[in-house]
Amino acid sequence: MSHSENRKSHGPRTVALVGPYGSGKTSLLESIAHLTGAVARKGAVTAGTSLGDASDEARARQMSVEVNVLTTRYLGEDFTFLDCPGSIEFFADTLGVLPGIDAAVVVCEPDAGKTGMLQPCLKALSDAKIPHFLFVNKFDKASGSLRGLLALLQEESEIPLLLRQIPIWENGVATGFVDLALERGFSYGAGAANEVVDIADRRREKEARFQMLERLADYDEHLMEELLGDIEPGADEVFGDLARELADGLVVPVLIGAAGRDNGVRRLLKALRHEVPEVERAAARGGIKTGGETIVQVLKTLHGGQGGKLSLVRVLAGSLKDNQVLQGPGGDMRVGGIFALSGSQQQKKSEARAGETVALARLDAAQTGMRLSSSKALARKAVPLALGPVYRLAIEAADRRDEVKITAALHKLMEEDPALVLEQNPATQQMVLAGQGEIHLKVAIEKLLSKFGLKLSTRPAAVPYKETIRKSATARGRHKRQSGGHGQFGDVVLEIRPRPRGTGFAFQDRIKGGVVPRQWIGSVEKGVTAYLGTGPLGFPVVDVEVALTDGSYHSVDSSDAAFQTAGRLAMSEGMPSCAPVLLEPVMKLSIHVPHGATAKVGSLIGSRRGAPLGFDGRPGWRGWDTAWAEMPLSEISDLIVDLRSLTQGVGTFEMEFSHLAELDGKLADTIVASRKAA
Ligand SMILES: Nc1nc2c(ncn2[C@@H]2O[C@H](COP(=O)(O)OP(=O)(O)OP(=O)(O)O)[C@@H](O)[C@H]2O)c(=O)[nH]1
Ligand SMILES: [Mg+2]
Repeated sequence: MSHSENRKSHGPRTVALVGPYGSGKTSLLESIAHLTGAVARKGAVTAGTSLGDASDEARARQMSVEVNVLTTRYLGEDFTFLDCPGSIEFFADTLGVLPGIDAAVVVCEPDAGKTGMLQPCLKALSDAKIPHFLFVNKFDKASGSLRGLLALLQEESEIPLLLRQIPIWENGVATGFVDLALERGFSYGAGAANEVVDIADRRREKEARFQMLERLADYDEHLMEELLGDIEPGADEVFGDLARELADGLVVPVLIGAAGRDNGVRRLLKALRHEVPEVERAAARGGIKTGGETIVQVLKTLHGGQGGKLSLVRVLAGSLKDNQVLQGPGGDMRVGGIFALSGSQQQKKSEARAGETVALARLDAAQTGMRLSSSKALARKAVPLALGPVYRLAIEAADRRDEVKITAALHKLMEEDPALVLEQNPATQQMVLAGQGEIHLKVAIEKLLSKFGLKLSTRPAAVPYKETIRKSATARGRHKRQSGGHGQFGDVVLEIRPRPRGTGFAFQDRIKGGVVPRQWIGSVEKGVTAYLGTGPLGFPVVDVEVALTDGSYHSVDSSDAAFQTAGRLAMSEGMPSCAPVLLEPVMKLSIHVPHGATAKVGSLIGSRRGAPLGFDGRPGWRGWDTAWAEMPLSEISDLIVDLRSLTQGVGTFEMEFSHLAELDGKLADTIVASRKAA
C-alpha cells in the first residue's frame, strides 16, 4: 500500500451518507464512529443506542428525521460525516448539505426490488456535480448476483458505475470480498478487523478487475494502451485514476459490505481517505476562488433546548476564530462559539480551519443555504429550496394562551427545516402547516412539544370552496325603519345574473331619473359585496353580475347605511332563486413517478375524480414519467400518501391552480351541510 502512505496528508474533509430510507446510513455512521474510535462501544439503531438519531422523534420511529453529524479522525486525517435521513419527506436536509460536502456515499441494499428508490438522490448528486460512491450495504443478507444488481443500479445512474469489489461466496453467503484495485481478498470476521485471505477464484477476480480497468481506461488513454498491450498497469496509476475519475464525476465506484457488522467499512474508509477530494474542489464547485478570505456555507440550522441556535457550517475557505465577525447578506454577526459535533456531543474549539465542518453558536441572522464571509462582497443569500409542499394540515394551539409562543416556535422549526411552510389561508381563516408529507408534519408537531413544550391540535386543511349561480332573477330590497326620531329608508331593485367562469363580480348602475340618488349607488354596491362574502350555500359568491335598475328614497330618512342594508336585503331575497351551485377548486397536477408506476397512477387519478391529460418521459430522469391531470383540490389533500405507496416513496407531484368547477349531487350536499353545521 506504499502508493498512498508516502504522500502528504489531506486537510479535513466532509462526506455525506445519503440514499433511500432504511438502507443503513445511520448504522454505517455508527460503524464508522466505532472503527475510528469516536465511540467506546458500538450502538445500534434498533436498540436505540446509536450515536445518530438521538432525538425522541427519531428514536421512536427508528428512522432519521434530520442530519446526524460525526466529526472524527481516521488514520490521522479529519473527517466529518453527515448522515442524512433517507425518507423523501426529509430530503431538504440532503439538499442543504450538498453545497458543503466533498463527496457522498450513497448507501443502498442488495435488493433488486429496491433499486428504483435511488434516483432522486443519485440525480441530485450528479446535477450538483458531487463525487459519489455507492455502498451496497446489508451484504450479509445478499443473495443472487451482484452483476444483475449492478445492471439495475446502473439504470438509475447517469454516471457509469465502477465495480471495485466482488464478494466471496460460501454456500450462498458472502463471507468476504476481493478488492479489485488492491487485488486482495478480505474475510468478514464478525466485528473483527478484516483478515486478508487468499483469492480462491483467480480467474473471476482477473475478469472483474479487467472490467474495472477498462472502465477507468475510458478516461485514460495511457491506461487504455497498457490494457491493449497486455501490460499490467502500476498501482499508482490505478489508484491515481480512481481518485481523479471520482473527483471529476466520471465514475461512481461501487463497494460492498455490511455496516451492521462493520464488514467492508474499513475498506470504504480507506477509499474515502485516499480518494475524496480536498475542500478546494467543493469551493470551486461553488464558484469560490480561494484567497485569504473566510467563506463558510451554512448546511443546517439547529435549535437546541438550552443551547440556543447552532449553525452547522463548512469552512470552504480561510479560517475562523471564535468571536470573529462574519458578514451575511443582511448584515454582520459575531461567532458566539465553535463546536465540533459528534452525535449530540459538542466539543468546544477556539478556531476552525478550511475544510472543517463545525457548529457556530449565536449567528442569529444566519440561515441554511447562506454563505457567510469575512468579506461582505462574498456573502450570499440562501437559494430557495426546490421542494414545493405536498401535504397540509390546519393547526391550532391546543391552549389559546400559547398562540404567540407557537408562532415563534414554529418559526424556529422552519429555520431548522426550510421544507416546512406556514400558510395563512385568508379564504378559510385557517393557519396551515405545509410540508413534505404526513410524517414530516407529525415530526414537526412532536418537536414543538418536545423542544418547546407547546401543543397543537390539527385537522385537515379546509378547501376554499366558492359558489355561483346558474339563473337570473330580479329582487327588491326595501329597508324601512321608524324608531324614535330619525328613521331609515332605502329601497332598491336588483337584477342578478350569472357571468362566465373566472370573470368575477361586476356591478352596474342602470338608475334613470335619480330614483336612487347618485351618492348612494356606491352604498348599494357595498351592501351587495358584503352579501357576496357568504352566499346561500355558505361560501363566497363569484362570477355574478348585479345591476341596480330601480328604487326609491326618502329625503330625510335615507342614508348610506340604509342603502347598504337595502342592497343586502335584495340579494338575500333574489339569490336563492338563482339556482346557486357549489364551485370547487381544481388543480393542474404534474405527477412524477418511475415508469413502472405510470399505469397505476392512471387509476389513482381516476379514483380521485381526476381527469388525465396524458403523460410523457420526465426530462432528465432515467425511466421516469410525468403524468398530467386535473384534479379537485379536495382529492389532493392526501394524494401524496397513495402516490408514495405506489412508488416505494419516491413519487412526487407539483400543482397549480387551474379553475373552479361546478359541483352537484351528494358530495356537494354533504359539503354544504357540513358548512351549515359549522
Ligand atoms: N442485515 C443487516 N441489516 C442492517 C445493516 N445495516 C443496517 N441494518 C438494519 O437496517 C435498518 C435500518 O438501518 P438504519 O441505519 O437506521 O438505516 P438508515 O439508512 O439510517 O435509515 P433512514 O435514516 O431512516 O433512512 C435497521 O434495522 C438496521 O439494523 C447490515 O449491514 N446488515
Ligand atoms: Mg438514518
